[in-house]
Amino acid sequence: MPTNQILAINDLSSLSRCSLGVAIPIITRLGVKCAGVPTAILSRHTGNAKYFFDDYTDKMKCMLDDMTNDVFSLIYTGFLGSEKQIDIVADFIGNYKHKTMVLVDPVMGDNGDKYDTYTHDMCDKMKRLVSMADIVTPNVTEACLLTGEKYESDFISIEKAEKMAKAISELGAENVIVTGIKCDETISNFVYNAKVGSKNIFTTPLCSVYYSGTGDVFASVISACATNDLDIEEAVKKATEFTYKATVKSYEMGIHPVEGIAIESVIEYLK
Ligand code: PXL
Repeated sequence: MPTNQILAINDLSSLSRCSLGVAIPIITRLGVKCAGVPTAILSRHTGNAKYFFDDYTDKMKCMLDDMTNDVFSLIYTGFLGSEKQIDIVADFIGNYKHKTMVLVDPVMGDNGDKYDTYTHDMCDKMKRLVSMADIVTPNVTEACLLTGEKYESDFISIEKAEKMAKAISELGAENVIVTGIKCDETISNFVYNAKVGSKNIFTTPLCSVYYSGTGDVFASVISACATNDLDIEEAVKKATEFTYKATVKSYEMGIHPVEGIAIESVIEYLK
């Protein structure tokens, strides 16, 4: 049987529980081999007051050049630090000869703010990458940036989530999952499949804390589920439930939100 293998292109934020630091254990736990290509190497993620940051653009290209003949069932992209990095990844996917799925987590911002490293031109490049994806997982901020909708807050109506998901699917992505939609005391993930026109929403109670890297945990579960032939709605259900349980447990353990979800203590919840 061929190996079920995911290529995860994301940063490595050593001390923080995010990006490759959560993708590799989660994907591995779900029975899928995970090859990580770092886009940057940091001591801790950029939400910390100080951190070491080493851009990996040139080395990342050398690594990808060496991987063009390797077989991946899915390519999962996360934090990309520059226009050049987005181009390198888009070119790699565009030239990739084997059949593969592509999941793009368009890591661009949160809570209405673009990340420091994110420029207007990167946003346009990200639209090109999104057009190559089978699955896209924007949060509300990123969905607004991709569609040009005005961001007001994460409290949006299902109608607005659906409108943005459809607009993103028109860029070329078949499955769009708008994450982190808040309503009263709940938080939801909305999933739209453009091929059959299906939609669904998965909701859990809203926790008082939000852990950085939660989007990386969510997208990692979806990536592994997609290669395990799980239907997209089942995958979103599983990722939503896991993210909720993992957040509650991390809170009970007293983990600070900037430190990320305590993956070492919650990974056993994943089967
Ligand atoms: O998704 C969390 C994350 C990942 N990688 C980097 C970050 C952050 C959050 O701030 O800065 C580099």
